[in-house]
Amino acid sequence: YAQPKWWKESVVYQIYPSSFQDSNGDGWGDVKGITSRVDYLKSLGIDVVWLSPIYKSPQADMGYDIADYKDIDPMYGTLQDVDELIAELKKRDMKLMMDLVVNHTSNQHPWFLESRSSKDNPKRNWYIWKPPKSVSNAGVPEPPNNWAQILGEANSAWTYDTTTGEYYLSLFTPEQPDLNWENPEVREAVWDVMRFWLDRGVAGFRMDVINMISKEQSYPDAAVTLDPLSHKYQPGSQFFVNGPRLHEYLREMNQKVLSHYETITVGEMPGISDPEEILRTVGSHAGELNMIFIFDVVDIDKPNVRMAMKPWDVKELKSIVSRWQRCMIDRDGWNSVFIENHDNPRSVSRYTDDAGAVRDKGAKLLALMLTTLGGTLFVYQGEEIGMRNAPMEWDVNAEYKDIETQNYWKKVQDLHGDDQKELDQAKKIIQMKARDHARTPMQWNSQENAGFSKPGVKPWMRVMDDYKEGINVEDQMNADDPKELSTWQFWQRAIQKRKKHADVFVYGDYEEVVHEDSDVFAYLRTSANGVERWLVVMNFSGNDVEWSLPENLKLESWDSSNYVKGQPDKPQKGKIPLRPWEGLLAKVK
Ligand code: TEU
Repeated sequence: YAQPKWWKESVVYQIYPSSFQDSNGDGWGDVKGITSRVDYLKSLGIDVVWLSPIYKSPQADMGYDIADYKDIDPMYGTLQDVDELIAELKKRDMKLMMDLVVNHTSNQHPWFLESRSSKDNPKRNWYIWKPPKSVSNAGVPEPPNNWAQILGEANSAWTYDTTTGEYYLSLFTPEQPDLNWENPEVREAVWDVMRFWLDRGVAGFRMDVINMISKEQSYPDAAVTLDPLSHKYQPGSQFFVNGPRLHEYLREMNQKVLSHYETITVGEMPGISDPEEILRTVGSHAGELNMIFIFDVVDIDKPNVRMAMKPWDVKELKSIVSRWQRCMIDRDGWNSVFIENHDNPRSVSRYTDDAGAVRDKGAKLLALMLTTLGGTLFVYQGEEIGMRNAPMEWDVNAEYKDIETQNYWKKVQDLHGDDQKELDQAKKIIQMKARDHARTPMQWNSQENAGFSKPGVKPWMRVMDDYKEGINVEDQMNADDPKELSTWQFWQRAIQKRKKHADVFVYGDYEEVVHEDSDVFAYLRTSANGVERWLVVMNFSGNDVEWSLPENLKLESWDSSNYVKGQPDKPQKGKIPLRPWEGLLAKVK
């Protein structure tokens, strides 16, 4: 069993700073706003706060394009504001985690401005420059290879720069040129940035697409896997996801920086699901990072392109969860447990039913699952009150702000502008999949602007209307329904229970029960000494179902559920009736 560590038991809360709390009435969230909510986070049971990027940035990709790693964007505040936030967290025995975005910088970063200025600039080799592959008869330079841009799949991953007549690699958008990690000076510059923040009192980092920092140096063309008629450029991920020198770089980072501090580290690693490869990073003796984000759950409905849908079922969800739970126990690695972040739609809309009377049942069901799985738990802002995806009526042009959504919408209009069916289909995909759904302002109370901004201010992004219907913090914290807990109260209690029984829920053994059932997900969690044993039973369907409790399981008691406040009234053996999206927790003898 895994050795106990503070960062394993911590509950991490992700804040999307622009949408959390506006303290100065400009319609954007800010650091002072976050500081004003520290007590709130404490009361929910949060130990570590992770901020999506607040550094100086032109905001082409909402701060994931950084122009100065050692300063804060004025729209979020100042370095002093961050110091104050760290101090206020510390007073409450909490910690701050920053987003480290070092696969790429902004195209406005002084390093890049220098790099692009001439071929013999000392920083030229800090980025990835290549001559055109060829120049057409019409004089059009062709990119060095056929890789597609990640946040705009219709475009090349390379951007032409007329100053020197060369292309630079920009995997995400042209505003985000990739750093050249082959260059030791670049790595030293990154270590320096990390030390700057760790010395300021930051406890660690979430590392943005850290598995893309090493590229296959021959930059080969990607195989044609998408229809070439509609896709001039192809996904090149096999040549930069967990590339040849990744582990060398991460070990260097660990030796030169992380090992000198007491840190919490989580690597964002999309596109990788091979356990052997993942354990090279998160194995207890790997000497790289504490944990990574594995995307199998949040990508369950993703086919080979991003803005698209793929059908999935509950059995698949069960398999994915069980596979990673078991893998980390058997192989002494460490999981992160999450189902939402700023790049994904809202979980209650996605995995349960966000309509009408059952929506809070679904939100609580997911809370039950997340708080009883092994690993470090991550909660995304608004998840604790069951915030939902924006409705179909929202206008894509005016109300969706994300560069990925806008690139996709533009592509669809270019290709099918006169075909209403295609446009409707695209709108449906946007309503299901856009990153914007996670980015609407936090809903604090039932006043105008939901308490995110003062009444009268126009927030940078539209506030969801459902804050008036109980999806807000104040109503849910103060709810006193004699029969059931609000979503927020359920989360709070579930986090308390997780911490009280950390040897079971954080560190314990995991065993799936009745895998064949296509609606009900059930598992046992057992403490290392075998003394404590809990059963989780969850109906992942909108129907009334019956679930047969295996005969070898003797229950001590049904402990709690997402339907009633006290102990659920359920049979102790035989067939257990479950209502739509009902979740149960039981103590096992
Ligand atoms: O995201 C990387 C990324 O591509 C994710 O969208 C990932 O593929 C997806 O979540 C898997 O489901 C990171 C940031 O989180 C994102 O906001 C940035 O736009 C991107 O890097 C570039 O910095």
